[in-house]
Amino acid sequence: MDRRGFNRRVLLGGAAVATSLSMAPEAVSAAAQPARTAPAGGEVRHLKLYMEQLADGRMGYGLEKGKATVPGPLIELNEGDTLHIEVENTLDVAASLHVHGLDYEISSDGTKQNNSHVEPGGTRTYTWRTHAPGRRKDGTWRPGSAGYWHYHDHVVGTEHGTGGIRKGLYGAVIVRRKDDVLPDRTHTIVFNDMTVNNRAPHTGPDFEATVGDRVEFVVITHGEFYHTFHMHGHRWADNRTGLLTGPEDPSAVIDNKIVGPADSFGFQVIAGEGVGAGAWMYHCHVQSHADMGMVGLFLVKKADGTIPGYEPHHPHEGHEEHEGH
Ligand SMILES: [Cu+2]
Repeated sequence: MDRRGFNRRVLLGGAAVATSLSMAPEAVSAAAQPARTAPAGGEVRHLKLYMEQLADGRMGYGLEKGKATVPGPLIELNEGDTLHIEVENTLDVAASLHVHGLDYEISSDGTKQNNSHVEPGGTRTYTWRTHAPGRRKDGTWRPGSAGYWHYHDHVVGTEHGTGGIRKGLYGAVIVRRKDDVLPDRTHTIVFNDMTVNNRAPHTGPDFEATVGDRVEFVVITHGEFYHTFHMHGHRWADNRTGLLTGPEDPSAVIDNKIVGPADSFGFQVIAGEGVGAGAWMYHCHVQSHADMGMVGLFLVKKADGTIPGYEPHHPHEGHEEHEGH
């Protein structure tokens, strides 16, 4: 081709890229507006949770009788809040609620050792407290409660809740600091043994968003193995919120993180920012684990609801095409 034709092709290519990527109008919805932020805490709140057997043999926590899920409900607090959780055990075995990261007295430990479990048919109220950071009287700095945490059973199967966790008795807790950026929605991803959220291999879970949405993920690991959490096309800061606080924030920006049992972290992304709509995979990046099905999709739609290149009825073919990234 002549030089003129070559230049035209380059220009057209550039224009096409700009249209389908970050300059598309739908690509800036959440990021174009001032972010909503968390208020100061200090509230006293109440919640009822049920521990239940699911029809397929899993166990879960739920907000309503008969509606338990795996993972259990996302629990969100602001630093300074207190939460009283009345837990009803509809299982035929003793079970409990044990939380990471928050303040609780030993009577809310959720262990048999401390007699803070719930017998079958019984109820018990667990109290979680949170606090803002501040200086101790000795001059040292006391960290606040803010973070991506989680709760789980500590009783079923063994005194460590190995059986309960294995069957799905776990969920995410987020404690936010005043002025933390709030997402449009939050999803919980739990690498539990060789499953994602106790699902069958290669069946997700998949999460939908529209380009420009501010989406938060809480990633938790349980079970016997170490994993690496990877998401295609999106990155986050390796710090408390997953967001950089400014140009001087020294936090590493990553798209892959090593996780082990009982680890938890979280982050927010602007869906499709700079890359556009698509069926973006997330998966464990231990190759054999990915091959065995520790894979799901972050389905980022265009404003018109379509996802380029995505065939929803053939998810496994889509996985094969993207294998190895
Ligand atoms: Cu893995």
